[in-house]
Amino acid sequence: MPVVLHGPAYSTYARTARLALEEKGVSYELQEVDILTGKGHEPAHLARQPWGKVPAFEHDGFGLFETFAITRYVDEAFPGPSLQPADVKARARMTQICDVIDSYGYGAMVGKVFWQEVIVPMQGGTPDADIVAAGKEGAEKVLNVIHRLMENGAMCGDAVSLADLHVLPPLDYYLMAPSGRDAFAQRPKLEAWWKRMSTRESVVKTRPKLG
Ligand SMILES: N[C@@H](CCC(=O)N[C@@H](CS)C(=O)NCC(=O)O)C(=O)O
Repeated sequence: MPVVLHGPAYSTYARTARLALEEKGVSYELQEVDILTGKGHEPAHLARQPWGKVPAFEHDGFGLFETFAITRYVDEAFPGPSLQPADVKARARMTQICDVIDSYGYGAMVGKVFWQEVIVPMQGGTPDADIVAAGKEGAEKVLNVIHRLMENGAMCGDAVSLADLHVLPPLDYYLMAPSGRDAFAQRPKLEAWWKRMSTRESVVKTRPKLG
């Protein structure tokens, strides 16, 4: 049975799962579930993801939700370059960075700043300055922490890992927002990392088309 990922191409979490699939060279079908039109809360999707969120994943009749569980499964179930460092401390750092971005990064960068400054104007509205300010404060703290944790220009270890794949999609959206455009100021390791990562085939292939 083919691998199926349920989620729209514009979702950052779905993009992280797709990046893992692309990096492993796994062929998969992307089934669009448009959460903006309520498709996430239809019974078919709730059966896959009880909270109506994306992505949801299937492989050989095995269903999985929660992006970090999906990316680890993809890394471990398929051949290809390992996306988790063998060294136990580097692997713990990878998990820490994924959890930081999930717990504190996504909501601030995407839910607040990107949404207010990019999506709201696209829909004809005016950004809420208080939400933007709170989001920017949260996002900058996350970027400071990640920048401090990065070693030798990599998120962790020597090769691309799940940490890179979890950080990149929300950061990509943050950079599109006016408040996120100076994200690399005084963060040279992050800037060098972005320059390398943003031209990678998996990253280019999964870049969302907005508007
Ligand atoms: N903990 C979930 C979070 C997924 C998530 O928040 N996805 C967003 C899209 S990027 C979503 O589905 N939002 C719609 C909603 O919250 O109803 C995971 O790791 O997969």
